[in-house]
Amino acid sequence: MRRYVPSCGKQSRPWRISSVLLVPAYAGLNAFSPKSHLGQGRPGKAKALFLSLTLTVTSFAGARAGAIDVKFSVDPASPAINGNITPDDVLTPGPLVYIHGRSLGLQDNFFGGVFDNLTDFSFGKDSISNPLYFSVDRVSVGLPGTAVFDEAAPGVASAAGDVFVALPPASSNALFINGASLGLTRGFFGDDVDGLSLGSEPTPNTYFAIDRLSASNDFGNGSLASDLLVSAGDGHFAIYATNSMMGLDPGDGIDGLVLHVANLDQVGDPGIDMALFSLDPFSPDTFTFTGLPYMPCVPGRMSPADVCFTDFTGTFSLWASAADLGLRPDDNIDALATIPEPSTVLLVVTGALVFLSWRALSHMRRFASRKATGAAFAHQAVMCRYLAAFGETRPRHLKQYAR
Ligand SMILES: [Ca+2]
Ligand SMILES: [Ca+2]
Ligand SMILES: [Ca+2]
Repeated sequence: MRRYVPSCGKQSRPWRISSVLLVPAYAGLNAFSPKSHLGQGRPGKAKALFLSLTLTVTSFAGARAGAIDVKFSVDPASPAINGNITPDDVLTPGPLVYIHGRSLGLQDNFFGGVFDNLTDFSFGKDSISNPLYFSVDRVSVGLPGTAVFDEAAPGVASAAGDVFVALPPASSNALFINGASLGLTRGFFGDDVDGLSLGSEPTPNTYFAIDRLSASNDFGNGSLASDLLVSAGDGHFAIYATNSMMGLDPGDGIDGLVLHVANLDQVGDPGIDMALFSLDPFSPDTFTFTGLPYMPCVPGRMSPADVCFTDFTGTFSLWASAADLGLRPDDNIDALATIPEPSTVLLVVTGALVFLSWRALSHMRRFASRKATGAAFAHQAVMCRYLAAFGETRPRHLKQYAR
């Protein structure tokens, strides 16, 4: 199987260690954040700085730990579509066809106008946890200071083909995979990644959603876009979970999916299976459709960039708001993924890091109380402690803070 290594530039060995450790370290920092300037309300600069480092390092984790299988799909307006590659296919970098949509029971007469668009997919083994990996649509902007904002800027206009990573609720995101690394075209007329899965493969089921204008959804007149579908790759699909099991409106369109299927079968088990999902901007459950005031993951008021949780018991709830991911409410996440379940080793490391994070935080608080220069310096001290501990003292984007 072809494996993909995200291109993150030359990195020295210490990144390998720190990359595995700092994500749980951030989680630990959150968990133990006391009533200090770090823990209050909106993420402070110190926390944002920590997040920035953590996200960058997360990217290095993928690079140095070697191997993340990236599977994706593109939208019907993408130049990668050539008749062999169609919007219903699951692709690997190249791009190459990994699963033909036909084998999932989907239609692919693209140039004849009778085709389906796979909007997102999963192999049912995703971890329901952060960080979240995602792509955005062609008109998303991102919050200033985030990677999405930079990649969506006029003249770059390439965010739609990229994959980003975020650790909610820190209100930021980092570039995880540049679309060019997948063999995709950048720029205003470039490709749009609209489906994503990381580190997983069919066994044999593929779980997926199709967009509202798909031929199999009666070109917009059906309700299949709000259901989750499943296929064993035998040329047929079935409904894995209905819209009502997720608390969705039949007119909604699911465009982002992370899925954990306990027994990897073809029937959604309420209260056992779990999913994270996003909706498209034309869904009756979104404020972009209803015009109602925005409220994260509230039916009729949610954002197409919100990530909501369901366990298929007929409702959904907030997992991460648009702002939690460094996005605007009128942005749209169009592909969503997590890394499969962490190993036991990583869990042990996580426990250790929660302790380390707590210690680091204590040091930082003492430092901050002594220094009139305040929080920024205090956080720098913690950064340096972490970096020194893991053998790297000056990552590129922190140079401005280094003495
Ligand atoms: Ca697609
Ligand atoms: Ca995209
Ligand atoms: Ca969406």
